[in-house]
Amino acid sequence: MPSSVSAFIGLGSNLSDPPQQVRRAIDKIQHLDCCSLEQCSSLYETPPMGPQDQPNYINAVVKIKTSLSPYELLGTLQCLENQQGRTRDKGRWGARTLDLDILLYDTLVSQDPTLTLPHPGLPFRSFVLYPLFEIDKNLNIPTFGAIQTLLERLEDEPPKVVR
Ligand code: A4P
Ligand code: MG
Repeated sequence: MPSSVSAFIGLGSNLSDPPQQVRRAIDKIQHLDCCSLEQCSSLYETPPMGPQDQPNYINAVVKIKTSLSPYELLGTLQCLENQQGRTRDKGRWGARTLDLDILLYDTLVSQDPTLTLPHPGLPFRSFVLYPLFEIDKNLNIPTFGAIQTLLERLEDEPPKVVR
């Protein structure tokens, strides 16, 4: 792959067999042109952030190498969400079959609402930080700092790993 960069993608699902949705999405990411899968976290079961009248989530993080631009990667991931039956009719932070967020794209920092990098929720979410830490314990997150320090600030219990 010509001139590829590292990116981290957060996966989340809480509808229609969430572990299967997440595993299927990882498999699809692995087979994308212009992307290669470098590392994959465990699957974690996490209580919903936002409206509480929805099922628990399954969350995971993958690290990829990609030659896609950030916006090409976003479009590609949105296609995968749609292929897995993602609808956007359940309001903010509503239940979904699949959510794919770009957590980090190389060291890029962007405040564009269409693609904010690093992902703005990253420093506050245990369902993102724990799987990210599992993949890279020394990760330094542009503008937010060391992942170790972000984890120490969390007040939540560590999420449960799904076996
Ligand atoms: N967008 C901007 N930056 C990014 C980025 N870095 N990666 C834009 C991906 N998309 C980004 O996303 C809305 C818009 O964000 C997109 O059009 C894109 O251009 P969406 O996927 O359509 O909607 P959303 O995911 O509902 O919105 P939002 O506010 O991004 O929600 P989050 O932050 O994804 O949170 N609880 C648990 N336990 N686990 C979860 O995974 N997820 C959510 C959704 C709520 N509660 C959760 C979980
Ligand atoms: Mg999203």
